Amino acid sequence: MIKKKAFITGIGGQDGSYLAEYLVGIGYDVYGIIRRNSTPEHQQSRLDGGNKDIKVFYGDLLDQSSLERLLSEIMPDEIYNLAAQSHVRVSFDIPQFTVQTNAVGVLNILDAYRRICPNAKFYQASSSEMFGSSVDDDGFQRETTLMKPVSPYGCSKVFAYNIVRNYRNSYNLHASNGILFNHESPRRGSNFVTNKVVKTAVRIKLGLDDSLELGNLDSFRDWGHSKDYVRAMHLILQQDTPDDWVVATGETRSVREMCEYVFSKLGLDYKDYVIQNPKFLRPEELPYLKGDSTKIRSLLGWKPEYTFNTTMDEMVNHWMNVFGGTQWKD
Ligand code: F7E
Repeated sequence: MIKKKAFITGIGGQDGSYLAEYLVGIGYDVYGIIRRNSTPEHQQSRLDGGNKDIKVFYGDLLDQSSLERLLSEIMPDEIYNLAAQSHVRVSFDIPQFTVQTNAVGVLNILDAYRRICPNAKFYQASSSEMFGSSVDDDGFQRETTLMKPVSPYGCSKVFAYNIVRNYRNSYNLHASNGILFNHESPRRGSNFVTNKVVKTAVRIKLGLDDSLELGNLDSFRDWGHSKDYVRAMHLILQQDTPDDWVVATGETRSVREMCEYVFSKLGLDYKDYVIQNPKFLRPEELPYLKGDSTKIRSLLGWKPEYTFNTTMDEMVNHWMNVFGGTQWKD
């Protein structure tokens, strides 16, 4: 049987690496690009380097020639565009790079796809950050919620979302947006709040650190698990018609509540260790996210397997193992 071919940008990231493993597990040949940087040993650390079904190349959304060459050589059946400058606070430090990569970069790959392999299916990693300060009256964000982004990152993702819809309608392409709310795992970069909190709380528990500096404790997020969300990405591309889909748990918690859960899991009180440092505040904050994913649940049958607690517990155990503690038991 001929194997399906998937092309993943951002394959070295949290979602890219889980998606690659998931697709290999269901019989795909997986190809992906990573950007060159000066510490190669970190770039592929999330990927199983020995897996012959995962082939990784250097490439960049801002290097049109690499995109065109690879798409012509591979002729993928499915393209997952997960590459981005994905850190919201950092997008205020490097707004132009963020917009180049997350907006113009998407246009680059979309246009290469249109010209080279228009029969492929295309997934765009859209984000709940696009909603910004906008919430429906019932306290949820959904596919129809107005987008009022509050960061260079959010603005760049709104452009990408719209250009995907525009290309879909103009050129009859199977191009879809997954509007994913926050999703975490032990592979999350430790400068995102969940993994920062879990990693430091474990270090405090083991006597390796004595405090945790955070920014805003009073914003609310809808946190799921990356492994559940990469299944949704694949499901979205198995449909006959392209569309836009919210992927979320439907539960929201504040950063403070997340700290409370993680520290108490370790037998600690977060109030004894957490210090606020204005360095980690954002010039404009997105205060509240809670996603309504009824559409993907009812039409495609997607539902998450992890809960907030099992996601955080897995992360606690991961860092306990890394820093030489024992597995954490209730
Ligand atoms: O912040 C607050 C911060 O950086 C969550 C990305 O995957 O999800 C992610 O974006 C909240 C914010 O994620 C610290 O102010 C407090 O309110 O973990 P985060 P994010 O900004 O929500 C969306 C859906 C994406 O698409 C993005 O790519 O936590 N917070 N203190 C902090 N955040 C960080 N990073 N560090 C702190 O010290």
